[in-house]
Amino acid sequence: MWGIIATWRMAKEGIDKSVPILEKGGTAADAVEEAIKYVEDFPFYKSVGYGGLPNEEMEVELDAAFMDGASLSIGAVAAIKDFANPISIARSLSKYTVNNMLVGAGAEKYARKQGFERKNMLTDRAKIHYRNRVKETQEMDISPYSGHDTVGMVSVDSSGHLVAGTSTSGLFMKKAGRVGDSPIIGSGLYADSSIGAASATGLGEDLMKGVVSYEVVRLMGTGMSPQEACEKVTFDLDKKLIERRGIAGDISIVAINTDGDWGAAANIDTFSFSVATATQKNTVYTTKRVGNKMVHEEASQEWLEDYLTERMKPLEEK
Ligand code: SD4
Repeated sequence: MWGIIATWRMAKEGIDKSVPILEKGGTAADAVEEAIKYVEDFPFYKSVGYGGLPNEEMEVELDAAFMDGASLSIGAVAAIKDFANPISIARSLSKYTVNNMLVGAGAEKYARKQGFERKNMLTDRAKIHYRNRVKETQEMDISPYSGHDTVGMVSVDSSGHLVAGTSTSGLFMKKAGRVGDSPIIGSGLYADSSIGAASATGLGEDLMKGVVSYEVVRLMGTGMSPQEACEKVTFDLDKKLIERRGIAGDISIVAINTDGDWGAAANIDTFSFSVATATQKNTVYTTKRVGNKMVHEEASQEWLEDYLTERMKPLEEK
């Protein structure tokens, strides 16, 4: 039984690319890398790869990670600039026993030596977003942190091998050098082929407080379904953050287990996710919390198209 699930509707076209890999008995590692590369290369997604929104110094700094659930191998890059596919760099780092997580200049040096494609990741469109945001922030004193679209993806292949991957430009207008949850093993992602895998998106600073991806996998290991584990971790952390800090940042999690059962939960109403398995065609759902359960609803064709139109519409300088 194979399956693949990822955060947000934007992963749909990437998953379309990896379904044939999984159908033909290919590996979850290849499926996750291919799908995430597709998202990284698509210029209109604002929080991943090319076209990702810059930090407060108008530089695009990217975070990505890869975890192989069979060997528990990990690889990650953080605050890396000017490389096309951080997920591939992260995956290549997972082949070593040490030096698995590289940041900034060291990550760039490694990527250059290994011959990964260099690319200026700052698009003209992202520059307009940046200039507009600078004006808005000056005029309205609003929080500069918004724009969610990090890709977090987990997959099980027909050999029962589980893999997790993430890629993001992090938070728009973040400080130079700021690193979120996405490249942090256990927070942004975790995979264990004897249990399952999970990945998160949202406010990295809060996701890290709950080490959410590891916690979801751990709970699945006690017998919970992916859906139950995602709900428990999301709702418990939301509650704890509100109790202790008065406010909880955005938390959204997806998970899959060795049987290809999947789950998703969020403490926001705008979360969507994309999922395909051996018995289910690639489907996008929106999801909302109702009481202590998430209710997933299949997104209509119209909703899917509106999402893309909105992201691709011409952008004017304010
Ligand atoms: C971060 N978790 O860097 C990421 C941001 C994110 O959709 O998920 N955006 O904190």
